[in-house]
Amino acid sequence: MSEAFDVAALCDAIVEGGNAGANPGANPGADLGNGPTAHPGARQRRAISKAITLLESTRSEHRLLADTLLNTLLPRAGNAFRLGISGVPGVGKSTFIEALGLFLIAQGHRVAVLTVDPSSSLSGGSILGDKTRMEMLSVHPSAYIRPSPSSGNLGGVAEKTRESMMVFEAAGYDVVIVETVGVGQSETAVSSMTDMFVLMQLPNAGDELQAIKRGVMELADLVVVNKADLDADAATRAQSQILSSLRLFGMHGHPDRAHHDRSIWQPTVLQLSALKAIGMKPSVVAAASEPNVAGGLAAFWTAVQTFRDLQTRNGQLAARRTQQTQAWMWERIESGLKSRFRADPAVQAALPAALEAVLAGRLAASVAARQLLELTMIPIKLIE
Ligand SMILES: Nc1nc2c(ncn2[C@@H]2O[C@H](COP(=O)(O)OP(=O)(O)OP(=O)(O)O)[C@@H](O)[C@H]2O)c(=O)[nH]1
Ligand SMILES: [Mg+2]
Repeated sequence: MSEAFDVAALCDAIVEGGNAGANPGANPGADLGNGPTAHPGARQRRAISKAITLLESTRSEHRLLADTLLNTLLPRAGNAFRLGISGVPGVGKSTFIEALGLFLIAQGHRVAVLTVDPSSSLSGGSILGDKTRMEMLSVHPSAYIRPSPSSGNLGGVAEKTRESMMVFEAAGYDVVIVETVGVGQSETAVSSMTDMFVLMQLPNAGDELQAIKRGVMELADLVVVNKADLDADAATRAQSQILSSLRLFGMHGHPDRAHHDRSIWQPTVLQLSALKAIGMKPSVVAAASEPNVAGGLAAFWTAVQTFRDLQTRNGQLAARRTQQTQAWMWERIESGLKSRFRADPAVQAALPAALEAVLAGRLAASVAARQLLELTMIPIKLIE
């Protein structure tokens, strides 16, 4: 039997919780991990969870309700700072998010953590988003950790993540962190839904740079060398090597990323120990100077704030969001057209013969494509 969704009530519970000051972490002096069990946000949490279940449902009648939900929440969304975090498996992303999340909550923020892990649809289990690795954050009333949607290709997973992000923003979460593993295209997907993209690296760069894919490096607004506690010298070496390669990429790379070169934003590489920073009080972090422990976390958040302020003032942030929104819409249109095309009975009937003719060399691939497209509901006008 299908679950019943009262969209209006859901939206009320989501938005009310966000507006009613139901922010148990709003006290900057609050003790970490010490939230009351029956906190005022419990109703909101249930509504968020239900809203996300609705968004992730594949039933067509749910999609209509989900669209209503999104449209209702839209005017309330968009107010969070969206931080993307990527890095190879085991680099310490979850540990870092735990440390950062607790640090931010202690300063009155509300933190949502989402993960993008397209591999989970293959393996049936998420390699990311393991809540047990964010033990304190996952039970904190000011945090909400949402694992990756477990079905769909990368585009589908990314779409659900973006939609969930809107729910959290409408609910008043002001920092949204999206974690993704650095193996493939998911970095691009996450950088295209966040305001700032952070790449985490290990300190064992050695003499040669570790496998840093240039394309991914160009996406990074900030690089963090984690596990600096293991080998401080190696971390410092990695930091300077990565910084020089960032500068190189910035100067000779992508025109789109050219703002890296200007005074607007400098390539920044930090080192820290996520493990050691967990649970440190903000006052301790702020006073810490050694870069490889808590001082690194303080430097990180300062860099994020500097980036946000600069990019807000110079309009880059707004431009980035505009561009992301447009790209998102087009990506969804293209993906929708493709599935409609494949599902079209006329196409399905004609496809095998067309493919056979192409492979046998009797028909040019472009001609076959055009003929198949002509079979679909949208008439294709030949261009010139
Ligand atoms: N020494 C040290 N160990 C760390 C640090 N950060 C994380 N670790 C350890 O590294 C291991 C992996 O950390 P995770 O936070 O799970 O790494 P991850 O990048 O989220 O991993 P995946 O989600 O599997 O991609 C754990 O055993 C952590 O305790 C650090 O700063 N120093
Ligand atoms: Mg992880």
